[in-house]
Amino acid sequence: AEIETDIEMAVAARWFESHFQPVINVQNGRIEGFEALMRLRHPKKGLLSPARIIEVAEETGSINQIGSIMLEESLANLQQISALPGLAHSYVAVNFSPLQFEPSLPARLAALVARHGIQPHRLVVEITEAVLMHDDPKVRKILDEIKAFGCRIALDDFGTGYSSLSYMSRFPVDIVKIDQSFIRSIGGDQPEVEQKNRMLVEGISAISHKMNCTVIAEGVETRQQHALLKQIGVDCAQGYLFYPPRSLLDLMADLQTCT
Ligand code: G
Ligand code: G
Ligand code: MN
Ligand code: NA
Repeated sequence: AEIETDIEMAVAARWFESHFQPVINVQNGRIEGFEALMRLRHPKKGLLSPARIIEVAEETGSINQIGSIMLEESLANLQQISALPGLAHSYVAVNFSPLQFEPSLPARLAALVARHGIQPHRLVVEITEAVLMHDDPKVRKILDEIKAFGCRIALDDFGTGYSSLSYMSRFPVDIVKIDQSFIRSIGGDQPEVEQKNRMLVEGISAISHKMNCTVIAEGVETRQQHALLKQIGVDCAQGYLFYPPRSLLDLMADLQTCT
């Protein structure tokens, strides 16, 4: 199919870019890190978003090559971002597909951060329940090894799909990312839904803190949502209210003028 051809060409020609969305400390407003989000810069079709590309790449297996390119780009770009004032210790969080969880992954990540001269805790491995749901001892061993050399693990889209509280006890999770669907209803036109989701955010946040995890709220679009998250005690947030995902150059220009 057409998209498969596009992906093949994109892998060969390295049309993939890492875009970055800042993660903000809710209490003091500072940037703590960045989520890396893949984009395919097609010479004829322009900038393509990842959802469908990743789905197809998982079917064909090219997700492994795309994942390697994204890691390389994200770490190289983090070095540049680090040169900006106040961002010397910022982290990059990279999304991983289940297929990338091969036994060789921890050693490859260790070599990669070493080669880029980046301290391991500045690389966050972002996974969804799709990685964990098989309770595969193999996945657990890989995550334990990644953790052992110092990278951090974030559980993405938490609270949706098949995400389970037991993942917090069975896997070495450092960061819980509350799915944007819970945040979106705050200030929406359904007060009952809002009320319930607000309590879920409070509950998820309390449980996560008890498990010694940092909490990030996703998809924050309004000041009202920000104020509520601050009140609840959520640690960090990302969303269009602060910054949309941006290319390295746009982000650097943005951060240079506002710091
Ligand atoms: O940026 P956007 O909202 O379009 O991203 C859509 C989805 O694609 C998100 O669920 C995100 O987690 C996923 N995604 C973005 N970049 C990557 C990547 O590099 N690898 C994987 N596996 N998923 C990604
Ligand atoms: O699944 P994951 O959380 O990795 O994907 C994050 C997705 O959410 C990306 O596609 C990103 O572009 C998108 N996103 C980031 N901030 C906002 C926001 O404030 N509102 C909405 N609707 N989407 C957002
Ligand atoms: Mn993510
Ligand atoms: Na998410």
